[in-house]
Amino acid sequence: MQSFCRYRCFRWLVIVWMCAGAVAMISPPLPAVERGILGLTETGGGVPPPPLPPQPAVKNFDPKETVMFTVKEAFLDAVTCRTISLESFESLSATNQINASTLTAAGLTVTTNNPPSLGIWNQRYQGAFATDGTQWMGIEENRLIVPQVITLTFDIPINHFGFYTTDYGDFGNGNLIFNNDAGDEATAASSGLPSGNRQFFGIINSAAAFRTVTLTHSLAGEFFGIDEVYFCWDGRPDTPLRRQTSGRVIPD
Ligand SMILES: [Ca+2]
Ligand SMILES: [Ca+2]
Repeated sequence: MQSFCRYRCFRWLVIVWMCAGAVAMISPPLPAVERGILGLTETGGGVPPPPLPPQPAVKNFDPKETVMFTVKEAFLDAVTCRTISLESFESLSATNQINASTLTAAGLTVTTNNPPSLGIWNQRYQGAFATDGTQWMGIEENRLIVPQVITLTFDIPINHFGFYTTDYGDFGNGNLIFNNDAGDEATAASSGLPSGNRQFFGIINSAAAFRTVTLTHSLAGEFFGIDEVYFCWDGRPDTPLRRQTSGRVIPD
C-alpha cells in the first residue's frame, strides 16, 4: 500500500513538473523593464536608478537668528523682503572731493564725526571705485583724529543691510567695525588687503529691527569708498522666515 501511494505521489509530481515546464515554454518572457523592477535580473545595462528625492528649495531659519554675509550673492539669495532698496549714489551730485558733512539719499542719511569727511565721486580715486553704476561715496579721515565713526540713519526700521567697501584698510591695522542699534556687532571690512580691494558685508537680523548703523575704524588718514547699499524690512519679525536658496525672494 505504501509503495502504491509513493507511486501515485511521484506520478503527480511528474505531471505538475511537466505542466509547469509547458506553461514556461508558451508564456512570453517579461519585458526587460518589468524584470528589472521585479529584481529578477539585470538586463540592458542594469536596473534604472530610482528617481532623486525632491531637492529642498526652501530652508527654514531660526526666527531669532542673525546672519552675517561676506558675499553679495549669498546675501541677496537670503533676502526675505518683497523688494530690497538699493542706494548706489547715482542720483547725487558728484563733486569728486570731500566737501560734505551730511549726504542724504533715498531712505537714508550719512554723517560722520569730525565733519566734513564725505563726498560723491564719479571716477576712480585712490583705489576706490563704483561697484555699481559710475558713482560712489568717498569717506576720508582727514584730521588724523581716530576713531572715525560713520553713521547711517534710515528713514524707517530695517532688518536687512548690506554694502560694499572699496580700498578699505590698505595701510595700517584696524578693521571696519559694524554696529547697529539692535546690539549687533561684526567686522564689516578687514584691514591688510591691497589697494583697490573690494569687500562686501551684509546682515539679516530675523528678530529685531534697527534704524542706525555705525561703521567705526581707527585708521588715521584712511580714504575708502562705499557703494551698493542694500536695505529693507521684511515686516515679519515674529514668524519663522523662509529663505529660498535659489536666489528668488519668496512672496507671502
Ligand atoms: Ca554706484
Ligand atoms: Ca584706503
